[in-house]
Amino acid sequence: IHDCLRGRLDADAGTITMSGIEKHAAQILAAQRILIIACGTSWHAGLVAEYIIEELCRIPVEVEYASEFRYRNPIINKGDVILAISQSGETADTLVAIETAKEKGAIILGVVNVVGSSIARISDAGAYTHAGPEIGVASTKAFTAQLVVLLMTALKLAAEKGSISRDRYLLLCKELAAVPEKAELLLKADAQIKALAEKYKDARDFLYLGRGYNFPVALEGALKLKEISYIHAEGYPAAEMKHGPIALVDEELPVVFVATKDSYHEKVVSNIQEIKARKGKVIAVITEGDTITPTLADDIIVIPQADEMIAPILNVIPLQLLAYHIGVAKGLDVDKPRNLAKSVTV
Ligand code: F1P
Repeated sequence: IHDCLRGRLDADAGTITMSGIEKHAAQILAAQRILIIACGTSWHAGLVAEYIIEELCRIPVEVEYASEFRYRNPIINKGDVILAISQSGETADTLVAIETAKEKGAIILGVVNVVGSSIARISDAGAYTHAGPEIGVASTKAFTAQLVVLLMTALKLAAEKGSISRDRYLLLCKELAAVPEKAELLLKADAQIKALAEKYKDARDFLYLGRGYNFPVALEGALKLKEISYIHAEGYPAAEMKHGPIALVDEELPVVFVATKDSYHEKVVSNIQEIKARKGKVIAVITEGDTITPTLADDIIVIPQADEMIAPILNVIPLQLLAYHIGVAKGLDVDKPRNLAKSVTV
């Protein structure tokens, strides 16, 4: 990872390279703000990136739905940096949004999966995610690959700016390199998640909650469930729960907490207690070794220990599996959900 960030790896097809980001690093670091534009799952990856870039690079970041951005009259100044995220590289909303921004003098960075796609071609620089073809319509491995590339981008920029300590930088590189092994371990929980799917497949609604880096993971967990199983699901920041969604909680409602150990953990534990006090069913995604959360939750999914900036990459995997198994248990075609298209080009 460190070699890759230092541009010491060849730009062979299939290798993630940061050379495009490196070339534009000075312009990016001089920008007043970075505006991230994307749709759907890619927008959720953008939200994680917002938190990470602001933390590591101390540059203001905004995240906007391309489908809104393209139809309003947004303020874009010459030199603004727009980061477009897209699996297909063909999503019309994202493409039109960046075309407009480019005309106004913005620098366009692309984080795209499909090599040579329209968004990749219009971008001034960027990095491919090289996740391989997404067979199903719902984006899954593209999301985890986006999180990896966006974290690498933040690390690259933070190292250039000097806004990250060497120890933190090296630790995050080491933790990124350990992701594949931890992901393999998680995939071994497949049978357990299948059993959870059987238990909860008839629920009418689901609520997904998380804080900080795990708030977008909660949104993504809910989106996957909606897309693949047609169960109504809402993702929410756990701290917002008391401002409305808590009214939905009763003994029928499964609430999925993305509750791995991080700076917000204690707060998340009290949110779990609030749900339990209202008889909701809690499924908690927790860090290995956590002894408190299992005493509160109805069901747990255990994630290997990881830094809080790495955890979202791992935490989303069991949520993708849960959506998949619920869809299969309901007899649905999980690769081709109704009404969805692989790339939305209109
Ligand atoms: C964006 C997206 C996907 C979603 C579905 C429709 O696509 O919303 O996240 O799973 O396929 O399109 P993209 O711009 O990331 O290709």
